[in-house]
Formats: sequence, C-alpha cells, structure tokens
Amino acid sequence: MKGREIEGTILKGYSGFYYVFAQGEVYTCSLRGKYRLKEHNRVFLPGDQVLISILPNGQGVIEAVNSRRTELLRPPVANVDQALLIFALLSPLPDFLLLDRLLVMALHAEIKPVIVWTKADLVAPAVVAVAQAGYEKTGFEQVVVSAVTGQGVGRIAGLLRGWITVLAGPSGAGKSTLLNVVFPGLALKTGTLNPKIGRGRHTTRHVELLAAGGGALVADTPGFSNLFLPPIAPAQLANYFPELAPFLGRCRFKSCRHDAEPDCRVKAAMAAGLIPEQRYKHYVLFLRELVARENRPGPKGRKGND
Ligand SMILES: Nc1nc2c(ncn2[C@@H]2O[C@H](COP(=O)(O)OP(=O)(O)OP(=O)(O)O)[C@@H](O)[C@H]2O)c(=O)[nH]1
Ligand SMILES: [Mg+2]
Ligand SMILES: [Zn+2]
Repeated sequence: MKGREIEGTILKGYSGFYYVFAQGEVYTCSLRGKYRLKEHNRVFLPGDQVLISILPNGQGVIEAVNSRRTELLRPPVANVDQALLIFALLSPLPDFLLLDRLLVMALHAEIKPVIVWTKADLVAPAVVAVAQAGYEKTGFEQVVVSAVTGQGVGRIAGLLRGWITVLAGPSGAGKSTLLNVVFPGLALKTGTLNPKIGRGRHTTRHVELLAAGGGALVADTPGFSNLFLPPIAPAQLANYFPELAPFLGRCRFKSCRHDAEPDCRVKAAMAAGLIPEQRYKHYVLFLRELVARENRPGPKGRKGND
C-alpha cells in the first residue's frame, strides 16, 4: 500500500535505512524494491532529493530520486550549493595552500566557495586585514567570525538558510564550534587535536547532513589536510584563479602557461603587485602537479581521475 507522497532530502544512510528530511521532519525510510536490485547499483548520498511515501506506521519508502545538480566526493554529498572554507586566523595558522586547493575543487565541482576566517578574537585587526587582502581580487565572498565575540555569526546564519552547505577546513579551525554558535541546538562535539590519532576527536565515520533549522542543511566534516586536485587540463588551470582573468590571453605565446615562458603578462602582473605572489606561487605548484599527472603513464595518469 502506498501512502501520501512528499519530497525530501536524504540526510544520511545508515545500515540499510535512509533518514530523509521532509516538511520539517525526519523520516526513517527504506528503499522501494527496484532500488535494491543489483543492476541498479546506485549509491544514494546525503543531499539526494527524493520522493518518499509515508506508511501508516510513520516510516517512509523512497520511491524516486532526482538527478544530481552537483556531486562532491570529499565529503560525499550531493547537490551541495556552497562550501564554507573554514580557516583560523591563528591556532592553527591558516594553511593557504590547502585553502587554494579547496577553492579550485569547489569551482571545479561548480559549488560556490565562501572563505570564512575564524578566531578573529585571537588576532589584531591588521592580521585580519592581511588575510582578507590576499583574496580580495578573487571576488570570493569572505566572512570574518569569532565564536567568542559573536562577530560574523549572523552573516553565517543568513548564508546557510535554505541551502545545502558543506564545511571544510583543517582540524581545529573551528567548524563545529561555529555551527554550534549559529545553531545552539546542534550541540556538536568540539575540541582540540587528539594527539593519539592526530585528528579531531569527534571524526565521524558517516557523513551526514544536519537539519540545522531555518531550512539550513549542513555537513560538518572532519578536518583534513591532504587532497588531490580534480582532473583539470593544465591549460585550463588559470581559469580557476579568478584574479588572473584580466591578464589572460595577452602573453607573448598563445599557449603560455604563465610558468617559465618569456613575456608573460600574468608574471608581469604578479611582479607589479597586481596579483598576490602567494596565489601565483600556488598556481604554479598546482600547474606542475597537473602536468606531472598528465605525463604519468597508465590509465590513472592519462584519465587524471585519482
Ligand atoms: N578563541 C577562539 N577559539 C575558538 C573559536 N572557534 C573555535 N575555537 C576553539 O578551537 C578549537 C577547535 O574547534 P572545533 O570547532 O572543534 O574545530 P573543528 O574545525 O571542528 O575541528 P575538527 O572537527 O577536528 O576538524 C576548540 O577548542 C574551540 O573552542 C573562536 O572563534 N575563537
Ligand atoms: Mg569538528
Ligand atoms: Zn603567461
């Protein structure tokens, strides 16, 4: 028997069941038989939009699933609208290389990145200004927050409302703390690094979306540091650094990759202080990484899908 049907979002899958958020409630759902067939072979992710029917006992059955708008692999969440890239201004010091990697990954996945500088209470305003200035020409949205003074918390709440958001950033940057301040009901575990396992204590094994209130669906992810770049053709990489745009297509060589070539407008712009040196350096680093991957023999290297 089929009950009434409503649309919802998968929050998480757990031992054969899916928890679906629909019309303000969480329903424990099983899968309609066709999705359990082996040939279907589909893995449902948090963020998948589904149609569920509600049984008389209050449980649900997933009847249909929509195609995905976006798909992230790390963390595995579908239909993510935006990624908050959370970096502390101090303790730990910002890992700008990781931030620049995450920016490339977000743009490649067609997810809007927002840079969030946390722990503003620990540093002088000049330190905040320097961090922000490094990304000003990218045009990426930046928010400065402090869980201690409440600075920026209202802006974060406004950004999260109505969207699917993932939080990413190094361990200890304050991701869970920020979510707790924005949504006090969540009561996520926070803390410092666990020296035994070398990462946050509360590292969750199952990625899940939290129905945080006000229509916000957020994934709080464990911190990480090591990431592969997505499969981007080296010649395309410059397009993932928005502040390079005004200088592209004007170098001596049409095929200029803005690395060792002579008469490069991008390098000239960097030398003239129009592009932050650190961002340019990371561009070159990523470029060489992508070229090395392209030149590596074997299917992995050629397809660039590792
Ligand atoms: N002074 C200050 N401390 C903060 C702030 N935000 C977080 N902290 C502290 O930073 C530490 C780490 O915070 P968490 O929220 O656990 O960090 P996380 O990013 O969730 O870390 P992982 O879950 O390990 O990836 C905790 O001791 C927090 O109290 C802040 O705005 N100011
Ligand atoms: Mg955390
Ligand atoms: Zn060039």
